[in-house]
Amino acid sequence: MLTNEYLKRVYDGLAQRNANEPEFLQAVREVLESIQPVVEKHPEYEKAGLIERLVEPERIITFRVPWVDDQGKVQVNRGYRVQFNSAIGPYKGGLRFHPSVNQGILKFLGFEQTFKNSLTTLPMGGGKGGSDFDPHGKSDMEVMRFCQSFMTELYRHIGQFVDCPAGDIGVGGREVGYMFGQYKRLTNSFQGGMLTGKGLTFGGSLARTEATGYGLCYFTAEALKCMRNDSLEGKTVVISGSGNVAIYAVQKVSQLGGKVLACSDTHGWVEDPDGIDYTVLEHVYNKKRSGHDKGVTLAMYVDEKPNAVWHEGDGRGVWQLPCDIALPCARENTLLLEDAQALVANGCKVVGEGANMPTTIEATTYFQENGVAFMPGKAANAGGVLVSGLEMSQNAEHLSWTFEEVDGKLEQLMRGMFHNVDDTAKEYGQEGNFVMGANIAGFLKVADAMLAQGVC
Ligand code: NDP
Ligand code: 2IT
Repeated sequence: MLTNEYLKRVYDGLAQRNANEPEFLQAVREVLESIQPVVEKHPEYEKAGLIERLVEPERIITFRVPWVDDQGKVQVNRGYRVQFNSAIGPYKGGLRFHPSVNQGILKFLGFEQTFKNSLTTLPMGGGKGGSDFDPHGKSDMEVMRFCQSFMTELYRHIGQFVDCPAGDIGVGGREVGYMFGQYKRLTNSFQGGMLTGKGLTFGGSLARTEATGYGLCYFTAEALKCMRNDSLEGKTVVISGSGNVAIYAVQKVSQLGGKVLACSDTHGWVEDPDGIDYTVLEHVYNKKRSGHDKGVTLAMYVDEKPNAVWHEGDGRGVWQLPCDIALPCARENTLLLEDAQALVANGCKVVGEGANMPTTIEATTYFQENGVAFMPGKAANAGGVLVSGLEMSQNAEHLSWTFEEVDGKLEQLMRGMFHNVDDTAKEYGQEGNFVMGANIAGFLKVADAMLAQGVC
């Protein structure tokens, strides 16, 4: 509930002007509700118009992306970059290629990214971009032509000290490689830090591919340890999605002694009594993206694992399984109230968001009111951008660290991040409310920097 007059006024104005951006309003509302006690303690925020500025992106760039498909037909997509907040560092955040991409979705993601990046402790501002281009079923050459065209406009708005994109849904190492090549060609400069998630031969960091899924597990493991003197050992886990975040969450859960019972894609879900095998997920992921096998779905998992069962239909079926821990790793608003009710009824005690805002507000509230430890994405999935920040550090010093070095820093920083979130929640009398802890801790650093830099 928004009770603070100043925050209510800002939110109502925003809701009026952005009525067609429900995901953005959802993300803003959650943050404003969380930071009420901080804003009440700091009247100087209102004087400085700080919240009005915080909810308005510094810049939004929209552009045409024309490209030619394999049949010689001209296709046109829409490209975007939302440069949300640069108070604590250059804009940083992924690019999403998915038919659902629009300005509202990218504003929600850029807004969330601002607080997530603040929580990592690294100097990165918030941004997000992408296109309504759908890479599913496209050939490598089509993807390359699209990425080159996309970068032919984007390059003038980004750079290692300006804005540093990376991957997100539909954008992995292949797309980052094509975009990096085009940027280099257009600017005649090799700027490692301008784009992260690069290939290992041209400045990419070891463990970036694994970082979001691994980080999610380190964060969850630290929560279990700190709250219940427990671990992932022997825990049953269900996961949604089967892309970059999900695959390496599956791997790390099993390395830490847990068992993943099921995961999903947009066509259905798969259940494996032997525990989901991440190497099979990698095969399916690569096959889906090869462009040669149009129509590949997660159903292919059972070809390699005959004990597994494929359920065609809504991937939300995974939430019906009894489990100790749920890790939603697909996309926004894909875990609904009835899913939360089923999870709680079946004994789930911990939820860690691998995706950005995968849990609806109603489902989040239900978890919190029913004793589930709920870890919000802006903290729990920060491992990806955190290692992106470490990739920029390596690029700046012209060095490459070992896998163990990067993974070790990731683990240490994710565990530290849990304590920052947990301590902040306690400081504000909200022990166990990790949503408030993450929002307040992320906000404080950005707010301090914005105040110090004057009205800009
Ligand atoms: P990918 O494109 O690699 O994978 C997305 C996966 O989710 C695919 O398996 C896709 O299935 C599945 N999916 C999408 N919608 C649904 C749905 N409604 N039900 C079931 N499955 C679904 O993306 P990422 O793994 O990179 O990103 C996943 C989430 O994590 C996003 O919210 C992203 O913003 C967030 N994130 C990503 C980070 C990163 O470093 N990549 C970092 C932090 C957060 P299909 O193949 O059928 O489309
Ligand atoms: O949502 C996210 O944090 C990402 N997609 C990763 C962004 C990045 O810059 O690595």
